Formats: sequence, C-alpha cells, structure tokens
Amino acid sequence: MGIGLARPRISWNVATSNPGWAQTAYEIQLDGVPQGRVASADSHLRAWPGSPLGSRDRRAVAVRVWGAEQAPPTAWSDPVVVEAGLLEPADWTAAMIAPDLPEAELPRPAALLRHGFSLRGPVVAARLYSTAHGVYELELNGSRVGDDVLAPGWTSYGHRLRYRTHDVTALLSDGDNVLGGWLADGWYRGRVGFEGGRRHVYGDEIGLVAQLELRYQDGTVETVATGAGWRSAPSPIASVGLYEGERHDARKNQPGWSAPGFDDTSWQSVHAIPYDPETLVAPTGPPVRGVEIIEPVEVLTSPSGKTILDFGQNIAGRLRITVRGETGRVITLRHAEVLEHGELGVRPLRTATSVDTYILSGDGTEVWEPRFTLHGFRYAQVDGWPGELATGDVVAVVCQTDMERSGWFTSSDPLLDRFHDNVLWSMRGNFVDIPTDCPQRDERMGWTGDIQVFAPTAAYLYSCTGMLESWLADLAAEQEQYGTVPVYVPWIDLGIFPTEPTAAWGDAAVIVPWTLYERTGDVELLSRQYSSMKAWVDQITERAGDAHLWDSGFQLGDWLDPTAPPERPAEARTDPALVASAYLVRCTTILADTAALLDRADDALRYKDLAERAREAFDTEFLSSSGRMASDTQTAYALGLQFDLIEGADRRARAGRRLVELVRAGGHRIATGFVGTPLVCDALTSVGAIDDAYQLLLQTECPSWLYAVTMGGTTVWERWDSILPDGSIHPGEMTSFNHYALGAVADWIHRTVAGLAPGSPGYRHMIIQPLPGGRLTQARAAHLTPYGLAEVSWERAHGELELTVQIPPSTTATVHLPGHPDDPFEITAGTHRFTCPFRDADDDRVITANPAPLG
Ligand code: RAM
Repeated sequence: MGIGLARPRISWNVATSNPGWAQTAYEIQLDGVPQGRVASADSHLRAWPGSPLGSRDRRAVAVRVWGAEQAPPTAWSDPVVVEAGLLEPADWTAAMIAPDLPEAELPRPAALLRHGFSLRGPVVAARLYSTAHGVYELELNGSRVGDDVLAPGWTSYGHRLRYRTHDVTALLSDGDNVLGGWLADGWYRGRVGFEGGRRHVYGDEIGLVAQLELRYQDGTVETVATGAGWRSAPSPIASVGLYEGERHDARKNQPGWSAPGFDDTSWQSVHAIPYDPETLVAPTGPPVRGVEIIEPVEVLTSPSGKTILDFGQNIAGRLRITVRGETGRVITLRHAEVLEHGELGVRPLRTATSVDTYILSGDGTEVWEPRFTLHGFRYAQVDGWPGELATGDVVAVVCQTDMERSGWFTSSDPLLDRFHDNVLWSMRGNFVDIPTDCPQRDERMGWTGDIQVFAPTAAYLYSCTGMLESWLADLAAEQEQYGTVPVYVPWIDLGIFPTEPTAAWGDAAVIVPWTLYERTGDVELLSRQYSSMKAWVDQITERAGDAHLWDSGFQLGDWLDPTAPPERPAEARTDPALVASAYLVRCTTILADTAALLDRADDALRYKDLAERAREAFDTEFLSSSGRMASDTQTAYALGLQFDLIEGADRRARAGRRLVELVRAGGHRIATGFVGTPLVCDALTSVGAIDDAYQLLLQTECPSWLYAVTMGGTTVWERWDSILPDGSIHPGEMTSFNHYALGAVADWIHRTVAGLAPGSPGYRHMIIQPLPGGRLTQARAAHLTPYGLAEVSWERAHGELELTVQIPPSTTATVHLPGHPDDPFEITAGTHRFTCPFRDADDDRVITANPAPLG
C-alpha cells in the first residue's frame, strides 16, 4: 500500500517437499493477464513485467513457476495487490498547516488539528496520504488511522520526508466526517543530540500534511486536505520531548474532538507553512510500531520506599497504564536501564530525563500510553499510583521498526543463548526507524560505525533491507551536502565532531550496501548507492595521497579498546592510521567488485589497481617481511587477516600465530574495540585456531562477551564493563546498556558455530561448515533466506557428530564435514542428515588445557 516505485520488483517463495526442486522458469500475471514465461532460476527481486504504475495505480500480482523442463507449471499463486502511492510532487495538493497557538515553554506541548467534511454519496475507496514536519498521529471519526509510532520517523528532512498511505475506507461514515491530527516537535524541532544537543534543527515551525482522496461510487473523486478552514487547539499533552518524556493532563481531554458533532468554535485557526513536495518519498520499509507487550516480572520496593517495576528485559519503548482514580491525581513514570543501590540508575541517561506524567481525568478506567516519546529501560519507578498496583496495570510496550524476524540461533549453552538473545534485543532496541547507537540517553543517533560492524548480524536476524535502504539514501544525500559521510546520519552539527572522513564510520557508505547485497542479492541497491560508495572511496583515496596511506584527519580508531581510559575511548592500542589504511584497502576492493558487478569495467579496473596500491603501501608501512604488524595488537592482526592485507602463506601463518599468542597472552579476554571485536573470531578461525575462538567466545571474566550475561545483562552493552565487577555502574558518562556494536560477533556464531553462511549473494548457494567446539554439544541456526528457510543443526556425543541441514527450493549448498568420507560435498533443496566421527565436548576441554600446535 502506497509503494513509491513505478516498477516494483517481485519476489516469491516456492513451497515444495520435492527433494532437489529448483525453478527453471516463471511467469507473472498482472490483473489476471499473464506476462509471458521467463526462463530463469531466480525468484527474488524480479523485474516488473508490465507497464509502469502511475500514482494510485493498483495491480493484482500472481506468479506460477516451472521446475523440471518437461513438468507442467504450478497453479497460479494467490494474487497480492500492490498499490502505488503519490509518485509525482504535483500529486500533492494539500498545504502544510501549523496551529495558530501561542508559543509555549520547552519542551513544548502537542497540538490538535481538526477539520469536518461531508460525503455526498457512497465512497468505494478512500486513501489518506500524510506526513508532517514534527511527529504526528491521525484520527478519522474518533478512530486512530494506522498504528505507526513516531511517524514520519527520522530522515534527513531537508532531502527526504516520508509520507504514509492508509486505506481509510472503513473508517468513513455516511454524511458528516472529521479528520483530526496530533502534532508535536519530535526530531524536527525538539531537542536532539548530546552535550546539550540542539533544538529547531530542521525548522522553527512544525506542520501537518494530510490529503484524503475519496473515490465515490459514481466514479468522481474528491480531495479533503489540510489547508485553510482547519481548526487548532492545545492538546492534553502539556509538554513532550523524545528525551524528556511526555506530560499528559487528561483533565484537558476533549472527548469527541476528532468526530462529528464536536463544537470547535473556541478553537483557533491554522496557517500554511512551506514544505517541498519534491522531498516527499514513500517508505521503503515498515514503520515503527508497538510490537510486543511485556508485563513486569517483579514489583520492587526500593530502599527509599519507591515502587519500581522490573520488566526483566531492557527495551526501547514506553509504558501503558490502566488506572482508576480521582481527577487531578498525578502519576509519574521514571525509566532506567539499571538499578544502583536498589534505586533507578539514571546517571547514564545524561540529560534525557525520561519522565512521563499522567494527570487523571477521574473519568472511570483510564488507559494511557505516551504518544510522542520513547525510552530505553528495563525498570520503571511509579509514583502517585492510587492504591496497590495490580497485574496488568502497568505494562511495557516494545517499540521498534516492525521488521520480519529472519534469523534464529540456539545451542546447548544457556549463557551463549542468552548472549544471542541480548544481541537480538539490542537490535530491536536500536532499529527504531534508523539504526541508532542506543535508545536511552540524550543521543540515539544513527552512528555509522556501529551499523557498519553490525550490518551482517542485523541482516541475518531481521529483514532490515528496507529500513536500511532509507537510511542509506539519507547517508548519500548528506554526504553530498556536507562533502563527506558524517559520523552519524542524519547529521546534526553539534560543534563536537567534525565533518571529516573517519575510518570505520564513514566506511559504512560502502560496507553496509555491500553487506546487504551479499545477504539479499539486491544489485539495484548497489547501483542506487554506487555514486555514494564511489564518492567515499575517491575522498579517502585523495586523503591517502601518493603514499596510499590514510594517516590523517579525525579518527575514532579501534574505539573502546578495553585499555582505553574511561573518558578517552579513542585511545586504543592499535594505531588509528593502521585501522584507516586497512579500511581504505577494504572499501576500495569492495568498490572494484561493485563496479564489476554493475558492468562499469573502467571503474572496476581503476579501483582494483588502487586497492592493490593501497595494499602494497599498507604492507610496506605496517607489516614486517615475516608477517609481524606495526601495532602488535589483536585488532591489527584481525584486520590484516580478515581484510586480506597479508600476502604470502608464510607471512599469513606468522600473523596468525602471533594473533593466537596475543589472544592466549590476554587470557582469552577481549582486547579489541569496535573495529577488532567483530573480526577476531573470524580471524582466529581462518588460521585454524578455532579452539581459541571458542575460548574467547565463552569467556566470562571481564572483558568478554559473556561477562555482561553473568552480570544479568539482557542487552549488549556499550562498554565491556558498563557494570563493573563490583556491581557498580561504570563511572564514564558514556555508559549505555543497549548498544549493538559489540554484538557483531553473532554473525560469526551463525556462520561458524552453527555453520550457516551465504556462499553466493542472497543465499542462492550456501556454505554449511559448522565447527563445533568449546563446551557446546549442540547448536542450531535458521535463517529465512530470500528462497525460504534454511536450517543447520548439529549435535555431538559418543565420538560422533550428527548434522541436519535443510535448504530451500532453488538453492544449493556445499557442506564441509571433516571426517565424512565425501567431504566437502554439494547438496540441493531438501533435508539432509549426516553423521561422522567427531571429538566430544569433553575432549575440547582437554584441548583447551593443552593448546594444540597451530598448523
Ligand atoms: C558514541 C556512540 C557510538 C559511537 C560513537 C563514536 O557516542 O554511542 O556508539 O559510534 O560514540
């Protein structure tokens, strides 16, 4: 509904139990008309076969497929209807309207807007196209339109403002109707950013755009749109900010305000404000919604006598209360991720006060959830509640971009499983319209470095391409505007970070699209991002100059190396120039591959050559002739091995041995930051040191991945020791408990522990190569690939490994199973079971105690 493309691409899955089934041809039907058979094995993102869609056009799409050459096709699938949104700026006739209300104190209240209209006959279809400068919700005849949270979300508004299309036919009444809107500051005009942040980043006034198109039975069309004649009033939301929280005075509710029969003569007028229809775009992904309700697991009384609810899980969201009490009673809800000395630990929130207040109307049972704020929390303190809290009175509503779940992992180890859950929850808490660093403090920015390292894990766990596609479009727009890829997108100049190319952060411009391509096979995404990818590589190549080394400018380096002083997280052991120069090689190589894929032969040659020069320069500058690195750190070796920077088998082996020595010397505790952590297990695996990788993974002493789990963490933390071993909160002012970056190792867990990895773009071919180790006796991974569900599970006992692999129709896989007589071997669609001799988990413990010499 409301797709922004004239030629939407079409994907389907085939459900069949026929072993080895693969598609050989397909045919698409549009509105019942077959569009011709296409001989192709592809069933993902196929080209639109018919004439392009115009604005508002609808088509019913069905598909049938052929398997074996001689066999008949399948029946036609059930049709799916696709409807275009408003594809041309000229389609927009609605004005953007702002309420005529007096300026208020900060954080500002939300406003109400309303407009009555009459239908002149039966309506067969009604579509509501809407957006805002600010955040908004719409109501039609007293019913909420859609269930989006914080629409239109956060984009680089000057370049791209998303609108939504809703089918509101069922909400209309004969005769009189009313369209109403809530409007608040949100990201557009509210406070955003750290160290005080900024207000009015995008403009001084907020406004609403709503265009309701009514198609009558007689074929005529009428548009009801925001404009002159609308009325405005202060809303019961007395103040609201994303960081501050919301204050709702229910005594000021105006029952029936968005329905016919309400007297708005005391309301104010509105005025039109400028907006640019050229910037309007349809969403490419799902909206943010309240997706899950969580009940408190415990009601605590704090040492100071406060009532604190523990939801048992750190989330992004807000509370929903159901309450009865006298008019004027004030209920206050405070949020925190952690407790300190039994009270809410709010220091890590910095200036994001995160307090919601509800003043009762006194009118029977009142149900309330804030509209225009969001909090990162596990605990909530409830003050002013009338009487005892009963089950169900206060629940938490988890808010996130409503993506489809696509990845699972479980094992025989409860700690590892909890860690994996924590990674999942940190993704959920930070995939809130844009990929943020954290959901709780006065920050919540689209930090490029964080998603750069986390993208592979994200693409496994959820279908997030649509959401990231929007964010990448903003990245490209801002890159053009500011002359580089900012360290966070959307960019807000806070006077703290320069707009200068920064390695591992700005590299998101190249690595995120490439990762999404690898995981989904979406070449169009690469071609859309190509000029951004290229501009980034051109810029860092220029920085690197004739030396082909990127050793200048502002660098964050191996951010949050555990030895960095708490307040100076960039002071890592690894030379930032080594990190930057490694990324230069990596991104230039990816760009060369992208160019080749997009048939840009000249670029492919040019960047391949540049990548080779950068690699040679890296070699001369940072590598000894034997394979030692200038920064003798795990991050440096992990980069060298994973980014293919070390030529020569002997030198690679030497680098590998040195990495293992460092990992062992470090007692298998983490010694890497944002850059090295996502790579170190892969690097160890690549040099045959799988046992060391497992020891690192399963370590529980601080710093380690599982340390946070043993400390009761339910999400991934920003710092290894966000909670110190003595149970106190890390003293650093930058201490989040919901940061996904260091959870990026989950991608290695999926690919290597469980053994499910893409072997070709979009999982058409897979590599099934589980490497059981550590104390694990069992592991299972499942991923919803573009072709359907793929699943790998293994179990080992009594000297045997049993492996079960299921791969979807039209796919193939190479299975690596040392010890199996046919290793490695190819499989086709279906379920396969193998057994072979394998060491038991107990033997791994022996290996742990006496490390085997490395090959
Ligand atoms: C912190 C963010 C983020 C990181 C930057 C450099 O403020 O939380 O995780 O990318 O710093």
